[in-house]
Parts: sequence; C-alpha cells; structure tokens
Amino acid sequence: MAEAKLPNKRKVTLAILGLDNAGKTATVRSIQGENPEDVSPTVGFSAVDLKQGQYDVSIFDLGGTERIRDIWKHYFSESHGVMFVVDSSDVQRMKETKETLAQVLRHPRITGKPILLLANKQDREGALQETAILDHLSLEKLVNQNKCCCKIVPCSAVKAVGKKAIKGGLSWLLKTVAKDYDIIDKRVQEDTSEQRKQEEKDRRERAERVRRVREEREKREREEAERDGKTVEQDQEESSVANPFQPIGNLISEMEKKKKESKRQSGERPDQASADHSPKRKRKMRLWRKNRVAPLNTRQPR
Ligand SMILES: Nc1nc2c(ncn2[C@@H]2O[C@H](COP(=O)(O)OP(=O)(O)OP(=O)(O)O)[C@@H](O)[C@H]2O)c(=O)[nH]1
Ligand SMILES: [Mg+2]
Repeated sequence: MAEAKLPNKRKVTLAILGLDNAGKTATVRSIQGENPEDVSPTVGFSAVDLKQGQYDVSIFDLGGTERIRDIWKHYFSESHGVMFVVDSSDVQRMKETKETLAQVLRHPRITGKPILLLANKQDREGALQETAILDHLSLEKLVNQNKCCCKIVPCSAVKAVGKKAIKGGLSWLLKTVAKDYDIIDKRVQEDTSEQRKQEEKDRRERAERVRRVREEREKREREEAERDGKTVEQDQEESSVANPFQPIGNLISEMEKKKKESKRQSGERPDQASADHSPKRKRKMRLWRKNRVAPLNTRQPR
C-alpha cells in the first residue's frame, strides 16, 4: 500500500570514494546532519542508510588509503552512482587523485554510471577553484571517455554554506540515477548476482586448496611415522582416541553403559533411580528437566 502511494520511491546505493583525508566521512556526516568535525580515518568501510526525500539511500563510505583502495571494486556492482570527494586544498596530490579517479571510471562496473565530484575543503586557504580542478583532473576528457554523466560541486563539509552545496549535489545525483533507474538497477542486479557467484566460486576453490594442502600434509606425516617405525594401526588407534568429533550418539550410549555398570557394581537396580521419590531427588529431577537439551540428531541426510 505504501509503495502505491509513493510510486517514485527508489532504493539507491551510492559509493563515496576519494583519497584518504579528502573528507568523505565528514561529507557523509554533514549529509546526515551530524557533526562533521573530529572524524577519524576510515579503516575498511562503513555503510550508512538515510532517507533523502523520496529516496532510500545507502552510502558505502570506503577508506581511501592506498592499501584499502583495492577493496573499492567489491562495492562497485551494488552502486547506482558514485560521489567522488577531492581535497581541493591538496594540490600536491592532484596527480594521485586524477589516477585514482581514472581507475574508478574505467572500471566496467562503474563506466556509464553517474558521478558527483565534490571539490571539498573550499573553506581552506589555497583551495583550487572549480576550473583549476577540472584541468588538474582532465575531468571532461575522463567522463566523456567513460560515458559517465558528471557534475562538479565546490563545497565544504564543515561550513554551513558548503554543506548546502553537498545536499544540492546529492539531490542532482539521485535525480540522475532516477532518470535511468530501470537500466542502472538492472545492471546493478545482474552485476551483483554475478559477483556473488564469483565470490562463492572463489570461496569453494580456496576451501579445496586448503583441503588438498591438508591431505598432502597428513599423507607426509603418515609416511614419516611409518618410516619411524609406527604402524598404521597405532596411528588409527591414536586418532580415534584423539578425535574430539565423535558422533554425539556414540558418546551418550557410552556414558549410559558406564552409568549402568557403576550402578550394577553398587547394587542399585538400573530402574531404581526413577523410583526414588525423596524431596532431594525430586529437586534434582526438576532441575535436570529445566536445563535439559535435546540430543543432537546424528542421522546423516540422505
Ligand atoms: N577545513 C576543512 N576540513 C575538512 C573538510 N572536510 C573534512 N575535513 C577534515 O579533513 C580530515 C579528513 O576528513 P575525513 O572525512 O576523515 O576524510 P576521509 O576522506 O573520510 O578519509 P579516510 O577515511 O582516511 O579515507 C578531518 O580532519 C576533517 O575534519 C572541509 O570541508 N574543510
Ligand atoms: Mg573516512
């Protein structure tokens, strides 16, 4: 019903990228209306969900240090668009910024998606103006080559007027995604499912490699043991004693056998315990009933 009342409601996922210290986390905080000061460098990533007008927006705030940049690509398939944050006052790192941006835009899971370029830290002395940033990053050429619809917005995550600019930029990005939502979202769904399949395949291959290495090591250890004069039977016996993962059913019947044996030795009939109705015994039974757990099912699936 709620969906019918809001036909334009969209779920949009965005990645916020840029070099370390560019102001990505401060930007997200300012969008959320939180204090953007006192932020710490992001280790890994954090996901932020927020409502922006009619949109349900999820933002992946990814750490920007060179070491972490390699994980960015894992978030590309899910992203409908990108916010790329630049520290406009850090002229020294413009070349690195350009190369990093180029790598992002060239990535097949980003090419063609809308990009909002936030020229952040405009409040700082010596901050480059919009045209200088366009030049430093060869932005026009880059976005044309990669068919990305792009808007550059000079802003500041920590100053009121700059924050307004960020909100305006975000609103443009969401509208641009919404215009081609069906196409972009279809791509997001397909790329995400393909990526999940690939990750599952990688996981299985890794597990298989680990299994092979373990098998080889065990074989080597067996051969060494045989060379040292231990027999295979000895090893089997040792391993059955040492194996902590015996089926629980075996352990339970073993324990019950031992219990019956000790009762027989003390002269007590196996069923005598249930006939004991002393208050102490009853209390014990109540406690046991309260705390009991069902035995594990040891049956193997067919
Ligand atoms: N003057 C000024 N400082 C800012 C602005 N935006 C962020 N900062 C400061 O820049 C520093 C880095 O900001 P972060 O938001 O942590 O940067 P980041 O891009 O998230 O960095 P990583 O998480 O390491 O990738 C912090 O000290 C912020 O307070 C801005 O617009 N103006
Ligand atoms: Mg951060």
